[in-house]
Amino acid sequence: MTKQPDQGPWTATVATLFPEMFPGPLGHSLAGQALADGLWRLETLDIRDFATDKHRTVDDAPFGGGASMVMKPDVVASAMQAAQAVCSGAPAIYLSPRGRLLDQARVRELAQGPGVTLLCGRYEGVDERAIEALGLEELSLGDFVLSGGEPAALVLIDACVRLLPGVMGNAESLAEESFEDDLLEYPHYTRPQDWDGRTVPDVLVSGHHENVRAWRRAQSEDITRRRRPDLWARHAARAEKAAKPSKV
Ligand code: 4GT
Repeated sequence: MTKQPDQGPWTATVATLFPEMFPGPLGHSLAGQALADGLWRLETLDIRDFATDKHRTVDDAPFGGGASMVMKPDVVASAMQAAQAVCSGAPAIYLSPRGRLLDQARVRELAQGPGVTLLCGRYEGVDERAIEALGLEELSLGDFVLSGGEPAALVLIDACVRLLPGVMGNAESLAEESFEDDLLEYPHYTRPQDWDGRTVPDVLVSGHHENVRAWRRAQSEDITRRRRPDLWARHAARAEKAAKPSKV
């Protein structure tokens, strides 16, 4: 879905037990300046505000037993319904290690839409019925476990915000960066040209732009082939398709 005009800036709405963690590190980067400039909007909802008992309970023991606690479906659903009302049409996402792996293609789609509505889990996570009932998209940052979904939400927001028009300023560097063509980045160098006997590759100081371009491309391909055979396979398949389009 593409962003509708006159619906305000791209909006990240976050349901969390720790709203004070936002914008956190994002406030100290390009994203923070862009937030201050009104290029995007951040709304947090404290899940505890949606508890219904006098102790403001948000979690309970798991059916079937277990050491940790589970976030209550009724409380989470109320919080997420309120969160989803903030920015209509923004996909509702639960950040969890069980989710589909987040990649740059999904980041690009999310950045082009109206925003994201994010649910951050704590403890053992959220009652499965809330995930089902709300139709949440589950996304993971990788095969590792965090103590809460908040750092993952900050990562997802950073990845999206830097793609918003006007945030990075330099469309050229965006087009050249990692994953744009399923390739990793070539190596970068700056002054001094000789640092403790480690010199910069000659081609980069030659002033020969076409040779620089070809060297960088070859480096990207080499490093992708060696480090990420999975990405390389996708890149190669794409490159082949582009070379001989199907006759359908
Ligand atoms: C890992 C990831 C994530 C967690 C990841 C629910 C309670 C999930 C703690 C949370 N761990 N969230 N998004 N790899 N932990 O993306």
